Amino acid sequence: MSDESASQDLSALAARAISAPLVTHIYTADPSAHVFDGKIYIYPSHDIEGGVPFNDNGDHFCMEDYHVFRMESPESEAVDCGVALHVKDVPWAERQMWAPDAAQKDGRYYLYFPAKRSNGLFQIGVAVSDRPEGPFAPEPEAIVGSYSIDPAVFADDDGAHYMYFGGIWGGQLQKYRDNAFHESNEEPTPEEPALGPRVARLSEDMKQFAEWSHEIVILDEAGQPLRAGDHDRRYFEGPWMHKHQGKYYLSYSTGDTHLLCYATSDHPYGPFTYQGRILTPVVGWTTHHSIVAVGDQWYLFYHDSILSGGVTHLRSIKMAKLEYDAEGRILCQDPYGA
Ligand code: FUB
Repeated sequence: MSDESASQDLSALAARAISAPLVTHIYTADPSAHVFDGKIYIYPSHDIEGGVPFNDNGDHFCMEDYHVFRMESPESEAVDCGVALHVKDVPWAERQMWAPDAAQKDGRYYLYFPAKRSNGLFQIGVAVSDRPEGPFAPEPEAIVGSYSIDPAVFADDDGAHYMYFGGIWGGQLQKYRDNAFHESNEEPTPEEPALGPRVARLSEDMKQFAEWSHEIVILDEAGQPLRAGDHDRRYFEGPWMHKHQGKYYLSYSTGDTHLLCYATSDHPYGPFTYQGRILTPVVGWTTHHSIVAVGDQWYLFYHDSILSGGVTHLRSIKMAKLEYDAEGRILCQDPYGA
């Protein structure tokens, strides 16, 4: 396809898009949204052009800091609250500040973020602030027992907080079994059960795991674990947990098939049963989201690469209403309204 017809295609998709970028002065991705103190706070990645060539490890995602965005309401503008944390201020981290999340407890705010150490391995750290927008002061070391990427912290009704995390390929989850790293570990074969995300309850002070992380199993309609070869349904990265009408909804990206899917359970540790798709592919390789209720209305926060003309590592965060049917099934959306 010529450059001209590619840009015409993108213009047509942009015209049909179900929502516009929330932020246009910088590139942002992986939006983790929360309602804190009656306002919407969004904790995204801050995409930059670092000049690193594209590869399957995602080295071109070479982000250095985080900005937090505040919205007074779903209709208002997303205000940039400035730099909330920079990698140069995190003693254990060297590079690649990927998708973060945040939590609130007892008037303090916790920013959870993955980054690579100088040995090239991802871990997850935490930084603390008295304000939801930061700036956040990082703990001197990463969370003990953490690894891989994409932390998502869920506050259950009983006050317990759980961190869901992990991503395969560039996210390195395939290198771990039973919380131990082995360089020779790889993804399971296509007929073996797929790797699931990890979950660990957080300690009372929100700064450590209160237990070793457990693997989450996602079952198919016959009660069998999804297979590693089932690329349209198996877990890849970007976990998110929310609770709707008493059920736990685990949603995630299928990575190389570019779908957002979900599975449900009666327990935060699962097992979860696969239910279906939430969002069909966006422009750009990655798809990553969060789901949050603002009053009675649920919203999906996601990203695409339309604003950058399709550059996969220069993304823009967006939001759209999310609807359920009478049985609690999430209605799947096409980001370009087809
Ligand atoms: O933003 C870097 C990585 O891309 C995230 O950690 C993944 O979920 C994917 O969106």
